[in-house]
Amino acid sequence: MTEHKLPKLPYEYDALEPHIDEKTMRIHHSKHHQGYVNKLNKALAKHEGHKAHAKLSERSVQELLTHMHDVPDNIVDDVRNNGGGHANHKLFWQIMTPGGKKPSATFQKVLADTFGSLDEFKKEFKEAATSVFGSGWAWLVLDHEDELEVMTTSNQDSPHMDGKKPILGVDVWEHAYYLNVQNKRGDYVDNFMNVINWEKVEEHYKNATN
Ligand code: MN3
Repeated sequence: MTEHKLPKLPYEYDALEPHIDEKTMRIHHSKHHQGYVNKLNKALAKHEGHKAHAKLSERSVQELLTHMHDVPDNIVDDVRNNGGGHANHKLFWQIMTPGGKKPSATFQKVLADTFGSLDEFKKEFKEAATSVFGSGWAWLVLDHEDELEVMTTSNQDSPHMDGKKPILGVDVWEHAYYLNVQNKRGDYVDNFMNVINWEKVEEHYKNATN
């Protein structure tokens, strides 16, 4: 069995300050994300030794999510919530960087072709993020035709479960912002925009379209 592991952050916990605070990052990564990883491993371990499901524990989290129909009923909720939580946060840490990195001219053009402009994209993305009722995520994904699309998911559901490919996402669970901005989710989304690593987003875009 291959254990899923908490990825190391590509920067220090305080590196996204003042936009995202050190304490939030530390708890979010070392407690919340670690919790999803632990519970995913625990759920998959229940099936270790069952010949029919032997391959399940060899799969990457993305493969698990894109083939949810292969997951047995008695662990399907655990895999959905905790596999989703693991995959979502893995992407989230990667697409942020201290001070942010601007989109290239090429990728700005890609965004403009779909949304009108980078600013129009940001507006649509923020509207989606602030419209999520309760806990969830807002995403920039490639849909089934490899077209860019803004979408939201509830709880820890992953766009991979719908066969869509996330290239940028923002966590709008309260644990992602409450310590810093309390109920002001819109302020948090604005702060998030300042630390987006657009180079990484473009890399995901290229990989997903190849
Ligand atoms: Mn979270």
